[in-house]
Amino acid sequence: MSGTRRRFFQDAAFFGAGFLGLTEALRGNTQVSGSQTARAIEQGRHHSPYSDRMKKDVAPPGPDQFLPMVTPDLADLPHEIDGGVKVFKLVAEPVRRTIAPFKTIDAWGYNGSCPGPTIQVQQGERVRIIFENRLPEATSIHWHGLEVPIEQDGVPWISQKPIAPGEKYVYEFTVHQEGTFFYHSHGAMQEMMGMIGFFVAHPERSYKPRADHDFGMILQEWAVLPNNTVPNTSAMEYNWLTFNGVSAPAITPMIARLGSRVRLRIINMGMDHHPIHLHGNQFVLTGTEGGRAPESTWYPMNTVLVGVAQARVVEFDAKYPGSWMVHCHLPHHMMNNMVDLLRDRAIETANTTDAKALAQMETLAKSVPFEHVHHSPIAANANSVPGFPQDAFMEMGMDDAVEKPETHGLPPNWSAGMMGMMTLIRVMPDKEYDEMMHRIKNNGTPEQKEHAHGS
Ligand SMILES: [Cu+2]
Repeated sequence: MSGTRRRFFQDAAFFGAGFLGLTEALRGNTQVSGSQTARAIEQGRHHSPYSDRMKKDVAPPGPDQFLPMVTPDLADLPHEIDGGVKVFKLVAEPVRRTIAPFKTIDAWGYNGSCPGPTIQVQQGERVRIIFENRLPEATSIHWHGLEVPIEQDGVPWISQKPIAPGEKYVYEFTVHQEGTFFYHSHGAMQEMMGMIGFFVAHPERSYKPRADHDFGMILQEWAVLPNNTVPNTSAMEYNWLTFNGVSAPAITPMIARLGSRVRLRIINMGMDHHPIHLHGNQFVLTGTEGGRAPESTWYPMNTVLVGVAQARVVEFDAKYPGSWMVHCHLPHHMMNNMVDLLRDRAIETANTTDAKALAQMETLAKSVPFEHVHHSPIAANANSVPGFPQDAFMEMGMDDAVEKPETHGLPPNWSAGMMGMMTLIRVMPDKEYDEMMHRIKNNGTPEQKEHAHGS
């Protein structure tokens, strides 16, 4: 995972430097700088909700500025404008992806990223995707959920000839829909090598109510045996579970301001369905892979089943401060390495005495960058209790190994119980939120206070 790229992306996304600026430019206005846009967003928040944007609605008619979606741990695909067409360059290629501090896999993806970088457009825009195949075999791109002409549909032999290694192919279409879509290879095994990315079409007119934060998560599962790096794409069970191509606790937490409205878009391109659960809050399902759902269909829930090939969009008002878990609730997706194909290696090697377990963890700590932390206590008679151990020796703290601005201030050993498809939405009061944004923008450096108190 490239920290620099991630931070660049988050700067662009949180402060709107890239997309809002370009949207302005498209309309022939003067280009808005990142900091100006950031101020506009902040002012919009602090007055009445979106007062600045509402004023823009009253003025000359035209599409609303959209709030860019943030895809933690993934970048956006940049674009250029050519005669009113949004032009993207997408390259299919092998990608090495570090999915956990001690696990790097050889996957396939796009533009050096797996899953691929996020494409964001606005409803009504014409897009051109100049696609290049740098894989060792033929491929094509399918625009999942988009109503495009048949020749743009990306199905080998049916709608186009397969794109041979080294070849380019140009897709071009007008996006008349709004919603959460994906792009992916139409080869089943290539999909399981990671060849998928977000394609988000923001609505011409903002959704109501408007969201202050928009986050995206891609759900994937991988079967990678120990000492192997290539996923087994024909496996039926999986030992690595990822959000946006990383496994907990390496997944970057989402940061939201207390009192804001949060949108979470989740897409699934794997073999399993994933019930995604949010702690401490209720949300409503506001959209599917088919676009926005009418408000009359919304009802409270806190777990949304995201089936294969589906998109689910949920929204909630962030009323409660705290670091709230978002995770798949399938028990085996709340961990890694715990599948039958690994049974002799992962489960049955757990030592059931403190001394042996700690020695084992120390050995592990020497080879990978974990802090050596004591696991949760066990009872003196633990070994006489049928069923023991279950979770007793699963905890592996790695706070330092996965440290980033977004993890700042989490309690010590926070990472010990986080595995698989699991992350946090950290809802922060104004002061804390502003400090965090500063920290993210400045690469982890805290804000310098003019009259700092000694501590
Ligand atoms: Cu799951």
